[in-house]
Formats: sequence, C-alpha cells, structure tokens
Amino acid sequence: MKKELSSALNYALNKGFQIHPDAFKILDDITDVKQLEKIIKEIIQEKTKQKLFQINQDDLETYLGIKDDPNFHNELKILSDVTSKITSGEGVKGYNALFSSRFNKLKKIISDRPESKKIKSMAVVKSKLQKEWEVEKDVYICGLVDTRNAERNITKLVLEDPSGSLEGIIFDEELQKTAATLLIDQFVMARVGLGKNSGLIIKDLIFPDIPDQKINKSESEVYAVFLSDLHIGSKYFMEEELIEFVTWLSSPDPVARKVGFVLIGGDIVDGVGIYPNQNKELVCQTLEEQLQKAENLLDKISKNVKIIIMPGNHDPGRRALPQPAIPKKYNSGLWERENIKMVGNPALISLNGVKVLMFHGQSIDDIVKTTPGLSYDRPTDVMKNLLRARHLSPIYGSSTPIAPEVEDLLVIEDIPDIFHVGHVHKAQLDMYKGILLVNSGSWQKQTPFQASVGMVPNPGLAIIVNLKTFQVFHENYSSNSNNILQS
Ligand code: D5M
Ligand code: ZN
Ligand code: FE
Repeated sequence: MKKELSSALNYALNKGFQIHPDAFKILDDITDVKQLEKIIKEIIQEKTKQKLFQINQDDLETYLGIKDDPNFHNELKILSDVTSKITSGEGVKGYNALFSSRFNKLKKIISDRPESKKIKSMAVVKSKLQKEWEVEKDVYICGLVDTRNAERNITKLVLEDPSGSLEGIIFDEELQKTAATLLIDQFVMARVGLGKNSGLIIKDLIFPDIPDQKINKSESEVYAVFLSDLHIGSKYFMEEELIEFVTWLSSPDPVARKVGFVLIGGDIVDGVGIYPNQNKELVCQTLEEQLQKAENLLDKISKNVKIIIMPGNHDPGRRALPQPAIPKKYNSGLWERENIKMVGNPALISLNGVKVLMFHGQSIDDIVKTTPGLSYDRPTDVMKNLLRARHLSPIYGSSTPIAPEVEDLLVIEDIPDIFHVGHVHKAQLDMYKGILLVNSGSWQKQTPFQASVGMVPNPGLAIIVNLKTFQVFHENYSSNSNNILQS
C-alpha cells in the first residue's frame, strides 16, 4: 500500500470511518497525494453531517464525477442573444428608428389591454382639443415620456408618439406619486380628459407591466448559480474566496452536486481604461491576461456544468448597450470550451425550460439618480421598475450609453421566470408578479472609489436557485459575518 494511502486510511479510521474495499480500489488509483487527502477530508466532512460512517464506491464515484446521476439533466438554450442582431446604425436617423421601434413594440405589448382599443394618436387629440371636445369623453393616449416636472402641487408630463407630443397635467396626489416613478423615454399609456382652458388632464397612467402568468419550472431537480461582477484583474477581486467557492462546487455537498448551470452576469473582468488611473488598481494589465485568469478559474468547474458568460460595462466588446458577447480575439479558450456559452448583454436563456433574462444593469445608475425613493441599496426595487416599463434601459442620453440600433433590443418582449441583474455589487433577492429577481452582488471588495461615494457592497455571496422548486440558497465566502442577503 502506498504510504499516502495508508495515512489517508488512518485519518479516516481515526474519524471513526470504514472504507469499503471497492472504494479502496478507486482510491488506490489516485496518484495525486494532495487530491487524495482532499477527497477523503471532504467526503468525511459531508458524511459526518449525514451521520453515515462508511465510505463506499458510490461516494467516490459521485465525488469524482465518474457516475452520472440518471436524473441529472441540464439543458441550456439561448432563446435570444443580441450579439447576432447588432448593426452599426448611426446618427440621428438611427435614433429616430430606435425610438419608433421602442414605441411600436411597447404599443403592441399594451394592446392586450382592453383600454388600448380607445387609444388616439397625439395628432387626433390635438385636433379634438382645438374643437373643445366633450369633457366626459375621456380618451387614451400612449407615448414615450419626454419630460416630467413636479411643480408645487401638480405634475406636468409631456408624452410623445410618432404623430406629435402633448402636455398633460396631473392633479391627483396618488397619481403624481405614480408619475414620479416614470423614467424619461419610457413608454406609458394615459387616460386623459379636457380641462379648463383647453388643457389636458391626465386621469390615469397605465404601464405595460407584467400580466399574470404561469411560471415555468424545471421538471428535474437542477440548481443554477448566479454570479456577476467578478472584476478579475482588479486588486480588489476576491480571488481566494472565488476559488474556495469553485472548489465547493466540485465537492460532495448535496447542493453542489446538483448544480447544472453557472451564470455570469457581466463585469467578469475589470477591463482596461474603464476609469481614470485604473492601471494602478490592476494586478493584470491587459484584457488577455485578465480573461486568461478567468478561463483558468472556470476550468476548475466540472465540464458537466454549463457556464453562461455575458458582458458588463467593464468587459471588452463595445461600451454602448446592447453589448455583443466578449469578442473571441481576446480569449479564444472561453469560446472553444464545450461547456461555456458566450452571450451578449442582454440575453434570454432557458435552463431546463426556466426562462432567465440576463442583463448587467448599468441603467440602474441613471434610474436611482432620477427617481425619488430608489437607491443603490435596493437594486431589486429598480428591477421592478424596469419590468413595469418593460424596458431594460429607458433613459437615453444620461450616463448609460445606448447605441442607435434600428431595432430596440432592450424592450422586454418575452416575460422571464427569473430576472438576473448585477452591476451594483449588492446581492439581493425579491419577487415581482411571480418572477424571481436576483441581483447577484459581486466578488470584488469595496474599492476606494466606492468608499469615497459611500457605496457599501456585500461581496462574496453566491446565490443558488433550485430550478424545480425555486427555493434559493446562498453560499457566503465573505470575511464579513454580517454579510446577509436582504430580501
Ligand atoms: O459599478 C459598480 C458600482 O459602482 C455601480 O453601482 C455603479 C457605481 N459606479 C461605478 N463607477 C461610478 C461612477 N463613475 N459614478 C457613480 N457611480 C459609479 P461597476 O460597473 O462595477 O464599476
Ligand atoms: Zn461591477
Ligand atoms: Fe458593472
């Protein structure tokens, strides 16, 4: 018997464990001493929890991934990826096309509502205004929000459709609160009536929103891990913790054994030249080095697990939304891996039939700036606003760059079962109309910039969802014990 094997055996015996002869044969074939010790320790740790004190062939086969669980099924489908749809439209004409595509797509979405039959164009309502139409006959208009102004005790709203724009006044207090959540350039429908002096009064605001629907679940038990904002290459990337998590993923832990998918929602690397003097905070100075490090890390994950990589604002490709997948020229290894799928931002994927909408979440920056009551501390509230607006990044011309695509690829056309966002480095969970909202936090410690603006991240949390039951788990690898998930 090899010396290492006999010491591993003694270790097991001392812990009160027996090793079955069939298990012994498998162990005898393992030549890597470190691996041998690790396997024994981890299996013992796990089986002690289960109060089972024999190591048998099955334990080793499961641990080593030799045995395939016949019920393990992890089917990945890419339902929609912007990468292939991106064109390079440019200039004002491009933006006209973008907004008209946005308007048309959202008008179609809202046409499921009965009120939509009474929608009149701005041009028609304008001509009616000139003729002083009957007050009791309210009509509906719909358009993109041009301006929103709260003045003393009224709110003024200008909406625009392809035929023109109209200003309406809101007097009702509750409705003014609803109007305060409207984002510039978002689509909304309004019930309007004629006020004094031929002005328009807005009496109701109707959002495209999410209708009641049935959520898809996986038939078999399989878990998905939600990650984002790794910032590999940054001095503040929590490399040790992420390696520890990835090691756990290949451990015999019963939850880990059922993980079939790992989703990475952007900012996988810290990038180069993203902010001033970034090079002083980088340990890998090139994109190639950063992505190589990412590849090495992901290589430790079992090839049975499907990994989806979507870019964020720190990753290479293009800055403006929608973003294509991280180009192959920076790292062909990731593109060539059988179990890795590179997608654009946003992307709609299906995991055993469960639809997941992945979006990095850059628009959150603009939304928290302009919407009263929203903050970086509650990103899932912002995510609810996006779902209500059925758009991932409504505000044009603020800090989130939007490309002049002919088709607006940021409209939420298909309703997901899970909405996965990152960017704000704050892990958080919530539900909205049956949709599970996941903000997957980060694996980067607080940066000096974040400290300077008082942003407190909760990094080092891996959110894990059982796709059969939608039960959520989390693995905590942060040094901060107060690092709890808020929901
Ligand atoms: O963004 C991480 C978080 O930090 C996100 O909530 C936005 C915020 N952030 C990042 N840069 C800025 C600037 N320049 N102003 C305001 N807020 C910022 P990340 O994409 O990981 O850098
Ligand atoms: Zn980030
Ligand atoms: Fe980001």
